[in-house]
Amino acid sequence: MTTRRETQTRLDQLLKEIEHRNPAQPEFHQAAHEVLETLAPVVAARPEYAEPGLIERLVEPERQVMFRVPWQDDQGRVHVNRGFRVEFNSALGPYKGGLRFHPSVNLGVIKFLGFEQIFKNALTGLGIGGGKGGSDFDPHGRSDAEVMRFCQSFMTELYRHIGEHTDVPAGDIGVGGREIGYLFGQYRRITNRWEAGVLTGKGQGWGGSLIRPEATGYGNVLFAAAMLRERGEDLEGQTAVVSGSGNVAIYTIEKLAALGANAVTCSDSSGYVVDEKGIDLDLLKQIKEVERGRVDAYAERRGSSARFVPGGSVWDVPADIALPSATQNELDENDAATLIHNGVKAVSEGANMPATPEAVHLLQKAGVAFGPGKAANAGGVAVSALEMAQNHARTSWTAARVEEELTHIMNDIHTTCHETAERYDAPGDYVTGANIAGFERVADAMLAQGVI
Ligand code: NDP
Ligand code: 2IT
Repeated sequence: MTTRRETQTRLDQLLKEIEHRNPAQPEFHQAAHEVLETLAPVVAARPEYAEPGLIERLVEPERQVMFRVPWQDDQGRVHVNRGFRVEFNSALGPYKGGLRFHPSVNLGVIKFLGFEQIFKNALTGLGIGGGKGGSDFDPHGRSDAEVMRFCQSFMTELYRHIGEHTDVPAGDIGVGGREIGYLFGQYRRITNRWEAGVLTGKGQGWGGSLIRPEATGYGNVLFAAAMLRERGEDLEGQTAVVSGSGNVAIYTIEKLAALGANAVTCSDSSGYVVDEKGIDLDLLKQIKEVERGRVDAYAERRGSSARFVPGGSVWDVPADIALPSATQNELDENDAATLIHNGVKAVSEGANMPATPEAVHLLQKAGVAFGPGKAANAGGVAVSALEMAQNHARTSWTAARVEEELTHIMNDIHTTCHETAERYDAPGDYVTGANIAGFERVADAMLAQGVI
């Protein structure tokens, strides 16, 4: 029987090898550290998990695709972007995960997202493997026609790697309903197949699921509510700080309001808005979803209750709960210290890896309930899996039914993480609970399916 300490030494050695074999991929290193630093208790307790090669296989993607994406802007100038799809692990089902279009995208970013997705998808219990993709294309300021041409060029290569039983992409930063429409159209044209289950996040009239746009934000609020309930509290009357103003942020703010809490902020890469009366969601949706504008326009149009703070940190705004919903590493140690100083009770990650490792450590040490993204934001991919189920059955469910399923799934994930943490002597540590519970499901399937 190996001890936890011996196991951790072996995992630390593996982490060094990961850094060496994957140079210049700091986000992937960070995600691998965050998981492997919590697995020693389960690997030490269950000898089958110490089998040579199991964790080594888990940290190596099954397949990584990189390709050229040439496209022409409205002036006829040619641009060349880079496309990615990392098919990380398919032990539990077809690769599943979003596409991100953002100038910061590179292979390391896509690998971190794909790695996280393996465990997140396992936690949903819905039979989906882990993958992620995207491009360094920047959709900001591009016309619809330019975005369409880009999506068509991107799909002209991607189509050969995906399929309803193979790999099922969806949205992420910079990829919403508009982009999924263009991508689906090109896939259908090239393949001459009406294969609804090849992409999720589709429009309502052509195979999309009700509540998919809302699912990540709604799910994160449900997860935060479950963490508070565990401590004998609820969301009613709580003030919340939310970062971002995209898909996840908007539906986080909406669900908070529905459960009696009040979100007083939103942000984008230009700065943040604080609104004493609470964010007016109709105005925010109009500016972000219809006009594709910036958050300073919100403050201009809202009147005296709101102000725009250029740059700065949204985490300076005092609140009971914090829901980071923009991007990775947006909440650092200083931000965590400010949140703690202001009496925050819970932090729940709508974005993927928004809190730095130092921030997570500080929050947990201070006794703040911390929901890691791979558990807290799993509602989006869970409803994607429900969209696949509806597509397969050629049916569509009511919004009420999808939302009921989402609520069950989020409560289930919360219970699983909570109980797993207790089982491995880390009560209240949702990071350890999520990592170990996700790992057990994937590792069991990998062991059963042999060395592949
Ligand atoms: P959107 O593109 O709809 O919105 C992203 C928001 O975050 C925008 O307000 C954007 O501002 C801001 N943002 C993005 N990058 C940066 C940056 N580098 N610095 C500051 N602000 C930034 O994306 P989503 O809402 O879909 O995604 C947000 C997060 O949630 C991501 O981490 C994503 O991986 C995660 N997520 C998304 C899911 C989904 O279903 N969509 C599911 C689970 C997790 P700006 O416009 O100025 O760039
Ligand atoms: O990070 C994520 O879970 C997503 N972007 C959603 C993935 C999906 O397949 O719905």
